[in-house]
Amino acid sequence: MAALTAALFAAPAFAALPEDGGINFQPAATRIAERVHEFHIVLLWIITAITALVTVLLVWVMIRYSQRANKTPRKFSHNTTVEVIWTVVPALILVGIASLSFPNLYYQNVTPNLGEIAATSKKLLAENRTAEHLAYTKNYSPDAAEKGFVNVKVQGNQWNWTYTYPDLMDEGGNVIEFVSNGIHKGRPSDKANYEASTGRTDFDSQPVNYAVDYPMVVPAGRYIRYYTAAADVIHSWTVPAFAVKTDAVPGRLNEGWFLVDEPGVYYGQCSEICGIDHAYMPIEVRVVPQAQYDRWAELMKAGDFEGAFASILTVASLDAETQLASNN
Ligand SMILES: [Cu+2]
Repeated sequence: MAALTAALFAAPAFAALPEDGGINFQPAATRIAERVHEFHIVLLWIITAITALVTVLLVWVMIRYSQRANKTPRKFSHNTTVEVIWTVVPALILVGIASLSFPNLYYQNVTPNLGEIAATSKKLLAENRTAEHLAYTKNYSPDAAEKGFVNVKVQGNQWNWTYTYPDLMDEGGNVIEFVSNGIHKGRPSDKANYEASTGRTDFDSQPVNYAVDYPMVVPAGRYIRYYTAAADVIHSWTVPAFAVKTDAVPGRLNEGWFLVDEPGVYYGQCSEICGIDHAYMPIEVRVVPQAQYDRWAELMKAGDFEGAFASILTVASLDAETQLASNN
């Protein structure tokens, strides 16, 4: 246990947060985010080329066809060739953009079929199609697919989130469920309230308007399937590092998925204006190694709420998990 504790506490947790003055995306933590970033770079080149071309054309027209250089202007209002070009070329550019965009949208929006992933991977390996298998595993994780989904229901409330784990049931048959409150509410009493309700003394080191009292906890390297719902008004569950943003709408369930390999703390905020405390319902996701997640789940099932969250306040590295496995 001492070795485990030492291993757990030695590892610095990766934290995904916006930085002051930053203009780029937060580092991608999921394949979804990687693909969005790659697409973003392509768009950036296209828009740069278009802007440059339009600027050059503008300057050229201003100089070459100014009144001074062109005393007697020709009088015409149509040029079929030019009109065909400036209709067809932008249309082709848009088709090109769509052909890159739609596969990403589909990848992000359709929860993967894990049985199919495992089967496809086995098939490619059995047929010795190694290169194809490598390309396939860039987008799909057969190892994680074998283990099935971790399911979490995310409910938006005015103004906090409720996380429900339908797979985790205590002895009484109740599913694990808890409310996650932002620790900053823009009030002078925030620190005292936090310390009184959680018994923790780390308020000053927590990122302002991002930290919560009880974060969502999920295992690293697993397919997470989440459902969003809302109790009152529309909220939106958003984690930029995952490139995930799903509206939480009263009366319906929306579905999304993500898979994070790197353990760490990932922050987001409600992204649908939902009332006076909209700015104070942040999202904190602690992605921890499987062993640490299992321990958290056991403590939650046993009803040791504070003990469970104390066990994930420091996120273990994957090395620590390996060490844990070898100790067992
Ligand atoms: Cu909200």
